[in-house]
Amino acid sequence: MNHLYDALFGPHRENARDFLILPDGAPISFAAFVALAAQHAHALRAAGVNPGDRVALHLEKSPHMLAVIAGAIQAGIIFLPLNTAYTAAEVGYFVENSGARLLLCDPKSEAALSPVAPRVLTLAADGTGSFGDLVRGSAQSYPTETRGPDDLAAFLYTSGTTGRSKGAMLSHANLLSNAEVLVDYWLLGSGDVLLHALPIFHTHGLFVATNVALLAGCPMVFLPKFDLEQVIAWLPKSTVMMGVPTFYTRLLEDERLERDLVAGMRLFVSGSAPLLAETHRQWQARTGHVILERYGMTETNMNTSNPYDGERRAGTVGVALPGVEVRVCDADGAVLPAGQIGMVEVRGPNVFQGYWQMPEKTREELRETGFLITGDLGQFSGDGYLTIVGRGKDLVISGGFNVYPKEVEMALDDLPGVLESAVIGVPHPDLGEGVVAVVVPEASAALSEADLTEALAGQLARFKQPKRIVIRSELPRNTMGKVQKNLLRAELAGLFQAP
Ligand code: MLC
Ligand code: AMP
Repeated sequence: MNHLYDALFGPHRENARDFLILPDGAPISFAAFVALAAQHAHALRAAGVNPGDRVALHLEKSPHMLAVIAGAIQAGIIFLPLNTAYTAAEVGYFVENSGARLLLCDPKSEAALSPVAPRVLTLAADGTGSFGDLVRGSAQSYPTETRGPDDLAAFLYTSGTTGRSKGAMLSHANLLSNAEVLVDYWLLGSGDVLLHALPIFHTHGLFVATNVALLAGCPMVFLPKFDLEQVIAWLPKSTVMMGVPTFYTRLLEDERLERDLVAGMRLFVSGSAPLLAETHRQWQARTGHVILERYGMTETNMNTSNPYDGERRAGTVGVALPGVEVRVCDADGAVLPAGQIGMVEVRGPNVFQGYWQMPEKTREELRETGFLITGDLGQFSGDGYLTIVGRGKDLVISGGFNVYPKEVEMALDDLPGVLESAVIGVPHPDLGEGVVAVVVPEASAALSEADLTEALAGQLARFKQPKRIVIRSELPRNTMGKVQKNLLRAELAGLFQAP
Protein backbone atom coordinates (compact mmCIF):
# COMPACT_ATOMS: atom_id res chain seq x y z
CA MET A 1 0.00 0.00 0.00
CA ASN A 2 0.97 3.59 -0.59
CA HIS A 3 -1.10 5.79 1.72
CA LEU A 4 -1.41 8.87 -0.46
CA TYR A 5 -1.11 7.35 -3.92
CA ASP A 6 -3.80 4.73 -3.29
CA ALA A 7 -6.31 7.37 -2.20
CA LEU A 8 -5.57 10.06 -4.78
CA PHE A 9 -4.72 8.07 -7.90
CA GLY A 10 -5.62 4.42 -7.27
CA PRO A 11 -9.38 4.85 -7.89
CA HIS A 12 -8.76 6.56 -11.24
CA ARG A 13 -6.83 3.86 -13.11
CA GLU A 14 -9.82 3.09 -15.32
CA ASN A 15 -11.60 6.45 -15.03
CA ALA A 16 -12.13 7.71 -18.58
CA ARG A 17 -13.65 11.04 -17.51
CA ASP A 18 -11.76 14.30 -18.05
CA PHE A 19 -9.36 15.24 -15.26
CA LEU A 20 -7.39 18.17 -16.72
CA ILE A 21 -9.26 20.52 -19.03
CA LEU A 22 -6.65 22.63 -20.79
CA PRO A 23 -7.23 26.04 -22.38
CA ASP A 24 -5.15 25.18 -25.45
CA GLY A 25 -5.20 21.44 -25.93
CA ALA A 26 -7.15 18.22 -25.64
CA PRO A 27 -8.29 17.27 -22.15
CA ILE A 28 -6.44 14.56 -20.23
CA SER A 29 -8.58 11.86 -18.65
CA PHE A 30 -8.00 10.59 -15.12
CA ALA A 31 -6.83 7.23 -16.52
CA ALA A 32 -4.45 8.90 -18.99
CA PHE A 33 -3.05 11.02 -16.17
CA VAL A 34 -2.43 7.94 -13.99
CA ALA A 35 -0.53 6.39 -16.92
CA LEU A 36 1.45 9.61 -17.43
CA ALA A 37 2.32 9.67 -13.72
CA ALA A 38 3.66 6.11 -13.97
CA GLN A 39 5.87 7.14 -16.89
CA HIS A 40 7.21 10.02 -14.81
CA ALA A 41 7.87 7.60 -11.93
CA HIS A 42 9.95 5.44 -14.28
CA ALA A 43 11.79 8.50 -15.60
CA LEU A 44 12.69 9.61 -12.06
CA ARG A 45 14.13 6.17 -11.34
CA ALA A 46 15.96 6.14 -14.67
CA ALA A 47 17.48 9.49 -13.70
CA GLY A 48 18.94 7.85 -10.60
CA VAL A 49 16.41 9.05 -8.03
CA ASN A 50 15.46 6.24 -5.63
CA PRO A 51 12.67 5.82 -3.09
CA GLY A 52 13.40 8.07 -0.09
CA ASP A 53 15.53 10.48 -2.20
CA ARG A 54 14.52 14.07 -2.83
CA VAL A 55 13.79 15.68 -6.20
CA ALA A 56 13.56 19.46 -6.58
CA LEU A 57 11.10 20.93 -9.10
CA HIS A 58 11.53 24.37 -10.61
CA LEU A 59 8.94 23.94 -13.34
CA GLU A 60 6.26 25.89 -15.12
CA LYS A 61 2.77 24.78 -14.15
CA SER A 62 1.66 22.07 -16.57
CA PRO A 63 0.15 18.57 -16.61
CA HIS A 64 3.75 17.30 -16.82
CA MET A 65 4.74 19.03 -13.61
CA LEU A 66 1.71 17.51 -11.93
CA ALA A 67 2.67 14.12 -13.35
CA VAL A 68 6.19 14.39 -11.90
CA ILE A 69 4.62 15.03 -8.51
CA ALA A 70 2.25 12.09 -8.86
CA GLY A 71 5.09 9.91 -10.15
CA ALA A 72 7.26 10.89 -7.19
CA ILE A 73 4.48 9.89 -4.78
CA GLN A 74 4.07 6.57 -6.58
CA ALA A 75 7.83 5.91 -6.48
CA GLY A 76 8.19 6.93 -2.81
CA ILE A 77 10.35 9.92 -3.76
CA ILE A 78 10.06 13.13 -1.72
CA PHE A 79 9.36 16.14 -3.92
CA LEU A 80 10.16 19.82 -3.35
CA PRO A 81 8.05 22.11 -5.53
CA LEU A 82 9.81 25.48 -5.84
CA ASN A 83 8.42 28.87 -6.79
CA THR A 84 9.58 29.53 -10.37
CA ALA A 85 10.33 33.11 -9.33
CA TYR A 86 13.23 31.90 -7.16
CA THR A 87 16.67 32.92 -8.36
CA ALA A 88 19.54 30.48 -8.92
CA ALA A 89 21.03 31.38 -5.53
CA GLU A 90 17.73 30.66 -3.78
CA VAL A 91 17.26 27.37 -5.64
CA GLY A 92 20.84 26.39 -4.82
CA TYR A 93 20.11 26.72 -1.11
CA PHE A 94 17.00 24.51 -1.33
CA VAL A 95 18.83 21.85 -3.34
CA GLU A 96 21.77 21.78 -0.97
CA ASN A 97 19.70 21.91 2.19
CA SER A 98 17.38 19.13 1.10
CA GLY A 99 20.14 17.00 -0.42
CA ALA A 100 18.07 16.71 -3.59
CA ARG A 101 19.63 14.25 -6.00
CA LEU A 102 18.03 15.84 -9.05
CA LEU A 103 16.73 19.25 -10.03
CA LEU A 104 14.14 19.42 -12.79
CA CYS A 105 13.80 22.78 -14.50
CA ASP A 106 12.44 24.39 -17.61
CA PRO A 107 14.93 24.29 -20.54
CA LYS A 108 15.12 28.09 -20.50
CA SER A 109 16.46 28.03 -16.91
CA GLU A 110 18.97 25.25 -17.51
CA ALA A 111 22.03 27.46 -18.02
CA ALA A 112 21.36 29.49 -14.88
CA LEU A 113 20.47 26.52 -12.67
CA SER A 114 23.02 23.93 -13.82
CA PRO A 115 25.74 25.22 -11.47
CA VAL A 116 23.55 24.94 -8.37
CA ALA A 117 22.56 21.26 -8.37
CA PRO A 118 24.45 17.97 -8.65
CA ARG A 119 22.27 16.93 -11.56
CA VAL A 120 19.88 18.98 -13.68
CA LEU A 121 17.44 17.66 -16.26
CA THR A 122 14.89 19.67 -18.17
CA LEU A 123 11.14 19.38 -18.61
CA ALA A 124 9.19 22.03 -20.49
CA ALA A 125 5.49 22.69 -20.05
CA ASP A 126 4.89 20.79 -23.32
CA GLY A 127 6.79 17.74 -22.06
CA THR A 128 9.95 18.26 -24.12
CA GLY A 129 13.45 18.36 -22.62
CA SER A 130 16.02 15.84 -21.41
CA PHE A 131 13.73 14.50 -18.67
CA GLY A 132 10.86 14.46 -21.16
CA ASP A 133 12.94 12.13 -23.31
CA LEU A 134 13.18 9.67 -20.41
CA VAL A 135 9.41 9.92 -19.85
CA ARG A 136 8.49 9.17 -23.45
CA GLY A 137 10.24 5.81 -23.55
CA SER A 138 8.74 4.59 -20.27
CA ALA A 139 6.06 2.05 -19.45
CA GLN A 140 2.60 3.32 -18.54
CA SER A 141 2.35 1.38 -15.31
CA TYR A 142 4.72 1.34 -12.35
CA PRO A 143 4.88 -1.05 -9.39
CA THR A 144 3.81 1.40 -6.67
CA GLU A 145 6.29 1.67 -3.78
CA THR A 146 4.96 0.89 -0.33
CA ARG A 147 4.57 3.99 1.83
CA GLY A 148 2.82 4.29 5.19
CA PRO A 149 0.93 7.24 6.67
CA ASP A 150 3.99 8.58 8.52
CA ASP A 151 6.36 8.44 5.56
CA LEU A 152 7.35 11.78 4.09
CA ALA A 153 5.76 12.90 0.85
CA ALA A 154 6.98 16.47 0.33
CA PHE A 155 9.19 19.28 1.61
CA LEU A 156 7.82 22.77 1.21
CA TYR A 157 10.38 25.47 1.86
CA THR A 158 9.22 28.43 3.86
CA SER A 159 11.38 31.42 4.71
CA GLY A 160 11.82 32.27 8.34
CA THR A 161 11.98 35.31 10.56
CA THR A 162 15.74 34.74 10.82
CA GLY A 163 16.05 34.94 7.04
CA ARG A 164 16.95 31.26 6.60
CA SER A 165 14.49 29.03 4.77
CA LYS A 166 13.30 25.83 6.39
CA GLY A 167 12.02 22.68 4.72
CA ALA A 168 8.63 21.81 6.20
CA MET A 169 8.32 18.01 6.10
CA LEU A 170 4.82 16.79 5.21
CA SER A 171 3.82 13.17 5.56
CA HIS A 172 1.39 11.14 3.49
CA ALA A 173 -1.11 11.29 6.38
CA ASN A 174 -0.71 15.06 6.78
CA LEU A 175 -1.77 15.59 3.18
CA LEU A 176 -4.43 12.93 2.90
CA SER A 177 -6.21 13.64 6.20
CA ASN A 178 -6.60 17.30 5.29
CA ALA A 179 -7.81 16.62 1.75
CA GLU A 180 -10.41 14.19 3.11
CA VAL A 181 -11.71 16.74 5.59
CA LEU A 182 -11.96 19.46 2.93
CA VAL A 183 -13.81 17.27 0.41
CA ASP A 184 -16.44 16.55 3.06
CA TYR A 185 -16.56 20.07 4.41
CA TRP A 186 -16.92 21.81 1.05
CA LEU A 187 -19.04 19.01 -0.48
CA LEU A 188 -16.70 18.49 -3.45
CA GLY A 189 -18.01 15.84 -5.81
CA SER A 190 -17.47 14.36 -9.25
CA GLY A 191 -20.13 16.73 -10.61
CA ASP A 192 -17.96 19.74 -9.82
CA VAL A 193 -15.51 21.47 -12.15
CA LEU A 194 -12.71 23.25 -10.32
CA LEU A 195 -11.28 26.39 -11.91
CA HIS A 196 -7.56 26.10 -11.12
CA ALA A 197 -5.55 29.29 -11.69
CA LEU A 198 -3.17 29.03 -8.71
CA PRO A 199 0.47 27.96 -8.94
CA ILE A 200 1.10 24.33 -7.97
CA PHE A 201 4.30 24.93 -6.00
CA HIS A 202 2.48 25.98 -2.82
CA THR A 203 -0.01 24.48 -0.40
CA HIS A 204 -3.05 26.27 -1.80
CA GLY A 205 -2.84 25.20 -5.43
CA LEU A 206 -1.35 21.76 -4.79
CA PHE A 207 -2.47 20.28 -1.50
CA VAL A 208 -5.79 22.08 -1.23
CA ALA A 209 -7.06 22.50 -4.80
CA THR A 210 -5.44 19.58 -6.63
CA ASN A 211 -5.67 16.99 -3.86
CA VAL A 212 -9.34 17.66 -3.21
CA ALA A 213 -10.10 17.47 -6.93
CA LEU A 214 -8.36 14.09 -7.18
CA LEU A 215 -10.05 12.77 -4.07
CA ALA A 216 -13.48 13.94 -5.19
CA GLY A 217 -12.91 12.80 -8.79
CA CYS A 218 -13.70 16.27 -10.07
CA PRO A 219 -12.19 17.71 -13.26
CA MET A 220 -10.00 20.81 -13.13
CA VAL A 221 -9.80 23.61 -15.67
CA PHE A 222 -6.04 23.81 -15.44
CA LEU A 223 -4.86 27.33 -16.34
CA PRO A 224 -1.10 28.04 -16.44
CA LYS A 225 -1.62 31.04 -14.14
CA PHE A 226 -4.20 33.60 -13.08
CA ASP A 227 -5.02 35.37 -16.30
CA LEU A 228 -8.09 37.58 -16.00
CA GLU A 229 -9.31 36.92 -19.55
CA GLN A 230 -8.98 33.15 -19.17
CA VAL A 231 -10.65 33.13 -15.77
CA ILE A 232 -13.58 35.14 -17.10
CA ALA A 233 -13.83 32.80 -20.10
CA TRP A 234 -13.89 29.66 -17.91
CA LEU A 235 -16.05 30.80 -15.00
CA PRO A 236 -19.30 29.93 -16.81
CA LYS A 237 -18.04 26.37 -17.33
CA SER A 238 -16.90 25.82 -13.74
CA THR A 239 -18.56 25.25 -10.37
CA VAL A 240 -15.79 25.93 -7.82
CA MET A 241 -12.86 28.36 -7.70
CA MET A 242 -10.13 28.61 -5.08
CA GLY A 243 -8.04 31.74 -4.99
CA VAL A 244 -6.02 34.27 -3.06
CA PRO A 245 -7.74 37.62 -2.32
CA THR A 246 -6.00 39.25 -5.33
CA PHE A 247 -8.06 36.95 -7.62
CA TYR A 248 -11.24 38.41 -6.15
CA THR A 249 -10.14 42.05 -6.18
CA ARG A 250 -8.94 41.76 -9.80
CA LEU A 251 -12.24 40.19 -10.88
CA LEU A 252 -14.19 42.90 -9.05
CA GLU A 253 -12.31 45.53 -11.06
CA ASP A 254 -13.74 44.04 -14.26
CA GLU A 255 -17.22 45.07 -15.31
CA ARG A 256 -17.89 41.67 -16.90
CA LEU A 257 -18.15 40.20 -13.40
CA GLU A 258 -21.87 40.03 -12.79
CA ARG A 259 -24.47 37.48 -11.74
CA ASP A 260 -24.93 35.76 -15.11
CA LEU A 261 -21.21 35.08 -15.51
CA VAL A 262 -21.12 33.05 -12.29
CA ALA A 263 -24.65 31.63 -12.34
CA GLY A 264 -23.28 28.09 -12.64
CA MET A 265 -20.78 28.50 -9.81
CA ARG A 266 -21.40 26.74 -6.51
CA LEU A 267 -18.46 27.83 -4.35
CA PHE A 268 -15.78 30.51 -4.16
CA VAL A 269 -13.01 29.84 -1.63
CA SER A 270 -10.44 32.42 -0.50
CA GLY A 271 -7.29 31.97 1.55
CA SER A 272 -3.50 32.37 1.93
CA ALA A 273 -3.90 36.02 2.92
CA PRO A 274 -6.58 38.11 4.65
CA LEU A 275 -9.68 38.82 2.57
CA LEU A 276 -10.94 42.29 3.38
CA ALA A 277 -14.49 42.27 4.75
CA GLU A 278 -15.17 44.95 2.14
CA THR A 279 -14.15 42.59 -0.70
CA HIS A 280 -16.39 39.90 0.81
CA ARG A 281 -19.36 42.27 0.81
CA GLN A 282 -18.69 43.68 -2.66
CA TRP A 283 -18.47 40.14 -4.06
CA GLN A 284 -21.79 39.21 -2.54
CA ALA A 285 -23.45 42.39 -3.84
CA ARG A 286 -22.11 41.90 -7.40
CA THR A 287 -22.46 38.14 -7.78
CA GLY A 288 -24.92 36.92 -5.15
CA HIS A 289 -22.23 34.48 -3.92
CA VAL A 290 -20.77 34.56 -0.43
CA ILE A 291 -17.02 33.85 -0.51
CA LEU A 292 -15.98 31.08 1.86
CA GLU A 293 -12.77 32.10 3.63
CA ARG A 294 -10.49 29.54 5.22
CA TYR A 295 -7.13 29.70 7.03
CA GLY A 296 -4.05 27.55 6.72
CA MET A 297 -0.32 27.49 6.36
CA THR A 298 2.47 25.47 4.80
CA GLU A 299 3.18 23.61 8.03
CA THR A 300 -0.43 22.59 8.61
CA ASN A 301 -2.43 22.73 5.41
CA MET A 302 -5.92 23.94 6.37
CA ASN A 303 -6.93 24.65 9.97
CA THR A 304 -10.21 26.53 9.92
CA SER A 305 -12.96 27.22 7.44
CA ASN A 306 -16.19 29.08 7.26
CA PRO A 307 -19.03 26.60 6.96
CA TYR A 308 -20.51 25.47 3.66
CA ASP A 309 -23.99 25.52 5.13
CA GLY A 310 -24.26 28.15 7.78
CA GLU A 311 -23.00 31.66 8.18
CA ARG A 312 -19.88 32.62 6.22
CA ARG A 313 -18.84 35.55 8.34
CA ALA A 314 -16.91 38.34 6.60
CA GLY A 315 -13.55 39.15 8.20
CA THR A 316 -13.32 35.76 9.92
CA VAL A 317 -11.67 32.52 8.86
CA GLY A 318 -14.47 30.39 10.27
CA VAL A 319 -14.33 27.56 12.75
CA ALA A 320 -11.83 24.75 13.45
CA LEU A 321 -12.04 22.00 10.82
CA PRO A 322 -13.17 18.56 12.02
CA GLY A 323 -10.27 16.76 13.72
CA VAL A 324 -8.18 19.94 14.02
CA GLU A 325 -7.77 21.61 17.41
CA VAL A 326 -7.33 25.37 17.24
CA ARG A 327 -6.73 27.49 20.34
CA VAL A 328 -5.73 31.04 21.16
CA CYS A 329 -3.03 31.23 23.86
CA ASP A 330 -0.89 33.63 25.82
CA ALA A 331 2.90 33.58 25.47
CA ASP A 332 3.19 30.66 27.92
CA GLY A 333 0.71 28.54 26.02
CA ALA A 334 -2.17 29.03 28.47
CA VAL A 335 -5.51 28.99 26.64
CA LEU A 336 -7.30 32.35 26.52
CA PRO A 337 -11.08 32.73 26.65
CA ALA A 338 -13.15 33.85 23.64
CA GLY A 339 -12.83 37.56 22.98
CA GLN A 340 -9.16 37.80 23.95
CA ILE A 341 -6.38 38.20 21.41
CA GLY A 342 -3.46 35.79 21.53
CA MET A 343 -1.29 33.39 19.56
CA VAL A 344 -3.10 30.84 17.40
CA GLU A 345 -1.94 27.28 18.06
CA VAL A 346 -2.97 24.21 16.07
CA ARG A 347 -2.85 20.44 16.63
CA GLY A 348 -4.13 17.61 14.49
CA PRO A 349 -3.28 15.02 11.86
CA ASN A 350 -2.61 17.91 9.47
CA VAL A 351 0.33 19.31 11.47
CA PHE A 352 3.69 18.70 9.81
CA GLN A 353 6.58 16.53 10.96
CA GLY A 354 9.04 19.36 11.64
CA TYR A 355 11.70 21.22 9.68
CA TRP A 356 14.19 19.11 7.75
CA GLN A 357 17.42 18.81 9.73
CA MET A 358 16.52 21.76 11.97
CA PRO A 359 15.48 20.21 15.29
CA GLU A 360 15.94 23.47 17.19
CA LYS A 361 13.71 25.42 14.83
CA THR A 362 11.17 22.64 15.09
CA ARG A 363 11.24 22.79 18.91
CA GLU A 364 10.76 26.57 18.84
CA GLU A 365 7.49 26.22 16.94
CA LEU A 366 6.15 22.76 17.71
CA ARG A 367 5.29 22.14 21.37
CA GLU A 368 5.90 18.70 22.88
CA THR A 369 2.12 18.45 23.22
CA GLY A 370 1.87 18.55 19.43
CA PHE A 371 0.54 22.11 19.19
CA LEU A 372 2.13 24.25 16.46
CA ILE A 373 2.67 27.91 17.35
CA THR A 374 1.50 29.49 14.11
CA GLY A 375 2.84 33.02 14.57
CA ASP A 376 -0.63 34.39 13.77
CA LEU A 377 -2.56 36.47 16.29
CA GLY A 378 -6.20 35.55 16.59
CA GLN A 379 -9.39 35.98 18.54
CA PHE A 380 -12.32 33.59 18.90
CA SER A 381 -15.91 34.77 19.01
CA GLY A 382 -18.25 33.24 21.57
CA ASP A 383 -19.60 30.90 18.88
CA GLY A 384 -16.20 29.62 17.72
CA TYR A 385 -15.39 31.82 14.71
CA LEU A 386 -11.73 32.76 14.50
CA THR A 387 -10.54 36.18 13.33
CA ILE A 388 -6.87 36.60 12.38
CA VAL A 389 -6.13 40.03 13.82
CA GLY A 390 -2.45 40.26 12.94
CA ARG A 391 0.84 38.45 12.94
CA GLY A 392 3.25 37.84 15.78
CA LYS A 393 5.84 36.95 13.13
CA ASP A 394 7.47 39.59 10.99
CA LEU A 395 5.97 38.57 7.67
CA VAL A 396 4.51 40.35 4.64
CA ILE A 397 1.99 38.53 2.43
CA SER A 398 2.01 39.97 -1.08
CA GLY A 399 -0.55 38.54 -3.51
CA GLY A 400 -0.55 35.34 -1.44
CA PHE A 401 3.26 34.94 -1.48
CA ASN A 402 5.12 35.19 1.82
CA VAL A 403 7.99 37.62 2.09
CA TYR A 404 10.08 37.57 5.24
CA PRO A 405 11.43 41.11 5.84
CA LYS A 406 14.59 39.75 7.44
CA GLU A 407 15.64 38.10 4.18
CA VAL A 408 15.16 41.32 2.19
CA GLU A 409 16.87 43.41 4.88
CA MET A 410 19.90 41.09 4.81
CA ALA A 411 20.18 41.51 1.02
CA LEU A 412 19.83 45.30 1.30
CA ASP A 413 22.29 45.62 4.19
CA ASP A 414 24.92 43.80 2.13
CA LEU A 415 24.76 46.41 -0.64
CA PRO A 416 27.56 48.99 -0.72
CA GLY A 417 26.57 52.27 0.93
CA VAL A 418 23.69 50.82 2.95
CA LEU A 419 23.99 51.32 6.70
CA GLU A 420 20.75 49.61 7.67
CA SER A 421 17.23 48.91 6.46
CA ALA A 422 13.75 48.02 7.60
CA VAL A 423 11.31 46.16 5.38
CA ILE A 424 7.57 46.40 5.97
CA GLY A 425 4.28 45.59 4.27
CA VAL A 426 1.81 48.38 3.59
CA PRO A 427 -1.71 48.19 2.13
CA HIS A 428 -1.66 47.58 -1.62
CA PRO A 429 -4.87 47.68 -3.66
CA ASP A 430 -3.92 44.71 -5.87
CA LEU A 431 -1.61 42.58 -3.73
CA GLY A 432 -3.13 43.15 -0.27
CA GLU A 433 0.26 44.15 1.07
CA GLY A 434 3.12 45.65 -0.91
CA VAL A 435 6.75 45.22 0.16
CA VAL A 436 8.41 48.53 1.09
CA ALA A 437 12.00 49.06 2.24
CA VAL A 438 13.20 51.99 4.30
CA VAL A 439 16.95 52.35 3.81
CA VAL A 440 19.48 54.42 5.74
CA PRO A 441 22.65 55.21 3.73
CA GLU A 442 26.13 55.29 5.22
CA ALA A 443 27.27 58.85 5.97
CA SER A 444 29.16 59.43 2.73
CA ALA A 445 26.94 57.36 0.42
CA ALA A 446 24.52 58.83 -2.11
CA LEU A 447 21.88 56.15 -2.72
CA SER A 448 18.92 56.31 -5.03
CA GLU A 449 15.80 54.15 -5.16
CA ALA A 450 16.56 53.17 -8.77
CA ASP A 451 20.14 52.07 -8.00
CA LEU A 452 19.08 50.00 -5.02
CA THR A 453 16.25 48.37 -6.97
CA GLU A 454 18.65 47.45 -9.74
CA ALA A 455 21.23 46.08 -7.29
CA LEU A 456 18.63 43.78 -5.72
CA ALA A 457 17.41 42.37 -9.03
CA GLY A 458 18.76 38.88 -9.59
CA GLN A 459 19.45 38.41 -5.89
CA LEU A 460 15.92 37.92 -4.68
CA ALA A 461 12.85 36.50 -6.36
CA ARG A 462 10.91 39.31 -8.05
CA PHE A 463 7.95 39.10 -5.66
CA LYS A 464 10.27 39.66 -2.67
CA GLN A 465 11.83 42.80 -4.13
CA PRO A 466 10.46 46.01 -2.62
CA LYS A 467 7.87 47.74 -4.81
CA ARG A 468 9.15 50.99 -3.28
CA ILE A 469 12.38 51.93 -1.49
CA VAL A 470 12.32 55.01 0.72
CA ILE A 471 15.62 56.63 1.77
CA ARG A 472 15.79 58.02 5.32
CA SER A 473 18.55 59.42 7.54
CA GLU A 474 17.55 57.14 10.43
CA LEU A 475 15.05 54.50 11.52
CA PRO A 476 12.65 55.11 14.42
CA ARG A 477 13.70 53.08 17.48
CA ASN A 478 12.27 52.49 20.91
CA THR A 479 14.27 52.89 24.12
CA MET A 480 15.48 49.29 23.77
CA GLY A 481 16.94 50.16 20.37
CA LYS A 482 14.38 48.04 18.47
CA VAL A 483 13.19 49.43 15.14
CA GLN A 484 9.58 50.58 15.46
CA LYS A 485 8.14 49.11 12.28
CA ASN A 486 4.62 50.00 13.42
CA LEU A 487 5.53 53.71 13.10
CA LEU A 488 6.94 53.17 9.61
CA ARG A 489 3.82 51.22 8.61
CA ALA A 490 1.57 54.02 9.86
CA GLU A 491 3.63 56.71 8.17
CA LEU A 492 3.82 54.93 4.80
CA ALA A 493 0.31 53.43 4.85
CA GLY A 494 -0.84 55.56 1.90
CA LEU A 495 2.14 54.83 -0.37
CA PHE A 496 0.20 52.62 -2.81
CA GLN A 497 -3.19 54.28 -2.51
CA ALA A 498 -4.45 56.48 -5.31
CA PRO A 499 -3.98 60.17 -4.36
C1 MLC B 1 3.87 38.57 -9.30
N1 MLC B 1 4.60 39.62 -8.94
C2 MLC B 1 4.42 39.87 -7.66
C3 MLC B 1 3.54 38.86 -7.22
N2 MLC B 1 3.20 38.08 -8.25
N3 MLC B 1 4.92 40.81 -6.84
C4 MLC B 1 4.55 40.76 -5.57
N4 MLC B 1 3.71 39.84 -5.07
C5 MLC B 1 3.18 38.88 -5.87
N5 MLC B 1 2.36 37.94 -5.39
C6 MLC B 1 5.46 40.46 -9.74
C7 MLC B 1 5.73 39.93 -11.11
O1 MLC B 1 6.97 39.25 -11.09
C8 MLC B 1 5.78 41.20 -11.96
O2 MLC B 1 7.00 41.81 -11.82
C9 MLC B 1 4.82 42.12 -11.30
O3 MLC B 1 4.74 41.65 -9.94
C10 MLC B 1 3.44 42.13 -11.90
O4 MLC B 1 3.05 40.84 -12.18
P1 MLC B 1 1.56 40.46 -12.55
O5 MLC B 1 1.54 39.99 -13.96
O6 MLC B 1 0.61 41.51 -12.15
O7 MLC B 1 1.38 39.29 -11.55
P2 MLC B 1 0.69 37.96 -11.83
O8 MLC B 1 1.55 37.07 -12.62
O9 MLC B 1 -0.68 38.25 -12.36
O10 MLC B 1 0.62 37.33 -10.38
C11 MLC B 1 -0.14 37.88 -9.36
C12 MLC B 1 -0.89 36.74 -8.69
C13 MLC B 1 0.17 35.66 -8.33
C14 MLC B 1 -1.57 37.27 -7.46
C15 MLC B 1 -1.90 36.14 -9.63
O11 MLC B 1 1.15 36.24 -7.49
C16 MLC B 1 -0.42 34.45 -7.69
O12 MLC B 1 -0.89 33.55 -8.37
N6 MLC B 1 -0.41 34.39 -6.36
C17 MLC B 1 -0.88 33.20 -5.64
C18 MLC B 1 0.09 32.83 -4.58
C19 MLC B 1 -0.28 31.51 -3.88
O13 MLC B 1 -0.65 30.53 -4.54
N7 MLC B 1 -0.18 31.49 -2.59
C20 MLC B 1 -0.50 30.31 -1.80
C21 MLC B 1 0.56 30.07 -0.78
S1 MLC B 1 0.06 28.68 0.24
P3 MLC B 1 7.71 42.54 -13.04
O14 MLC B 1 8.72 43.39 -12.42
O15 MLC B 1 8.28 41.43 -13.85
O16 MLC B 1 6.63 43.31 -13.75
C22 MLC B 1 -0.44 29.38 1.71
C23 MLC B 1 -1.18 28.54 2.67
C24 MLC B 1 -2.62 28.84 2.54
O17 MLC B 1 -0.30 30.53 1.91
O18 MLC B 1 -3.28 29.16 3.52
O19 MLC B 1 -3.09 28.74 1.41
P1 AMP C 1 2.42 30.10 4.11
O1 AMP C 1 3.61 30.01 4.98
O2 AMP C 1 2.71 30.55 2.74
O3 AMP C 1 1.71 28.85 4.16
O4 AMP C 1 1.49 31.23 4.72
C1 AMP C 1 0.70 30.96 5.84
C2 AMP C 1 0.25 32.25 6.45
O5 AMP C 1 -0.70 32.89 5.59
C3 AMP C 1 -0.51 32.04 7.74
O6 AMP C 1 0.35 31.82 8.84
C4 AMP C 1 -1.29 33.32 7.83
O7 AMP C 1 -0.48 34.37 8.33
C5 AMP C 1 -1.63 33.61 6.38
N1 AMP C 1 -2.99 33.21 6.02
C6 AMP C 1 -3.42 32.11 5.36
N2 AMP C 1 -4.76 32.14 5.19
C7 AMP C 1 -5.19 33.30 5.75
C8 AMP C 1 -6.46 33.93 5.91
N3 AMP C 1 -7.58 33.41 5.40
N4 AMP C 1 -6.50 35.10 6.56
C9 AMP C 1 -5.39 35.68 7.07
N5 AMP C 1 -4.17 35.14 6.94
C10 AMP C 1 -4.06 33.97 6.29
